[in-house]
Amino acid sequence: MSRPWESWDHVLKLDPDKELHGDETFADVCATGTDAIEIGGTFDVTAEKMERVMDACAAHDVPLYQEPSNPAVVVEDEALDGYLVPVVLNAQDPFWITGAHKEWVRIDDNVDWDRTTTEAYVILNPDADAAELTEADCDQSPEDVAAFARAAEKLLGQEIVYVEYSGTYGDPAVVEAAAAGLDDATLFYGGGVHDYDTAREMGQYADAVVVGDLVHDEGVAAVRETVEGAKDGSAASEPVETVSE
Ligand code: 1GP
Repeated sequence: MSRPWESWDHVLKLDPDKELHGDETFADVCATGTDAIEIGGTFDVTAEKMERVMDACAAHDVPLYQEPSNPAVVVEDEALDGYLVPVVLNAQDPFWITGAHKEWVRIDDNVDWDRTTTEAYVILNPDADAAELTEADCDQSPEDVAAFARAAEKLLGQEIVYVEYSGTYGDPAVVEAAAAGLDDATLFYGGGVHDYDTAREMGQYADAVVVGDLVHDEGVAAVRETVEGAKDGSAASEPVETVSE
């Protein structure tokens, strides 16, 4: 499988269970300049809701990936560029490390292996739905996260490592440490990115900044700012100013 994510700076994550902002459309969302759209959420996602969003985005020229949160919501759709399947490295419930994956492969004879890869998550916001669901041990130092990242790449052969603070803005020092732990894998950062500065700050360390709630809560103009910030952060040759929250 090729690794298109190696060239991404920004990913927009759409939650099929949430509405778009105001009267914005999926055409508006697809025109934000994001490098890829991931469709997925933690709770209350159904295959029908996934399909609704996929169909709406399919007409537009943005790479489209499904991020299934459990085997029941995997949707086969030619419009998809692929499947990015979470593996939660710091889950304390092993279902989210290998159990869900085994179930999926057991019940689905037609897994599209050529278009499927995993994202090695380290979940760090204990209040996030995903932390609750997976019983993630979020008490991790920057050194721990760097070690998770390195183990993911070197031992487990992961192509994508995902530092996840969903719902809150994370610690840039942790993202910096994760980046330093990797040689080849692509580093995603997600959580609380809400404007140019936060996107640029995380974008200097993460290969790709993932933006989620913002598109539902504030809309496409705010997302566009984060696209610019992520691209400028990724291009920055000097450390960028720290964002004070
Ligand atoms: C969620 O990492 C993404 O999986 C983005 O987080 O919703 O906080 O932007 P936010």
